Amino acid sequence: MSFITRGFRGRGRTEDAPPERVPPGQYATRDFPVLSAGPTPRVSLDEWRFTLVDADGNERAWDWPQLLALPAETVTVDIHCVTKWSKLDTSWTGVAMDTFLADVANPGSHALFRSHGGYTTNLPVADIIDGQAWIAYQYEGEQLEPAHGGPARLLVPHLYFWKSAKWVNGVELSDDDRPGFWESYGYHNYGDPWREQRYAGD
Ligand SMILES: Nc1nc2c(c(=O)[nH]1)N[C@H]1C(S)=C(S)[C@@H](COP(=O)(O)O)O[C@H]1N2
Ligand SMILES: [Mo]
Repeated sequence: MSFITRGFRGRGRTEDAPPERVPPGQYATRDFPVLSAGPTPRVSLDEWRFTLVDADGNERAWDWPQLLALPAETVTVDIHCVTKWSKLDTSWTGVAMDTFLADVANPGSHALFRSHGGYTTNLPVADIIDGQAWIAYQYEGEQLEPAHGGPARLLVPHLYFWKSAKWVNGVELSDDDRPGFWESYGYHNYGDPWREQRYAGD
């Protein structure tokens, strides 16, 4: 008889996570915490747009039906929040950034993603191509909840999860690297969890 149930481990921590999949300083959890710097915006599908401005200043946009018409991928990935929780084997469905970038002649070197509510985050273009980033609209086979970024969020699992902008509505590509919201408050500009790049200078 065991009195040690999951509840006694606290905050959904899992002791059975393979250590090689948990980056330094992180713990694995079964929970899916919500971390938002402001209120959850309610974005209707009618008004939903994803706007891309390339490094030549050309703009293009996709509305919700156009997003759904793009080839979708379902990926199972591990996510790592800078507040030290990691969640293994999360399943997401969405459109690879490669698809949005396919016709872009000049992507520049850096991307600044924007969200409803004003959140921004910056990444090198090299980190959003080749199947590393998605505009995700389903989580575990269900419509993505507003609290977790629905209708659609950026998903960049190989970097700390603050780079995965919730309620994403656009990306600006350029040859300038402009810090986003957390990056300008002292978080690391790149944010590789495996190198524990939490804060500027790490
Ligand atoms: N628009 C927006 N996106 C955001 C945030 C935010 O405050 N606003 N928080 C970031 C942070 S710090 C983390 S850890 C994850 C949290 O995602 P979750 O709430 O789905 O766990 O979203 C990231 N994306
Ligand atoms: Mo975070």
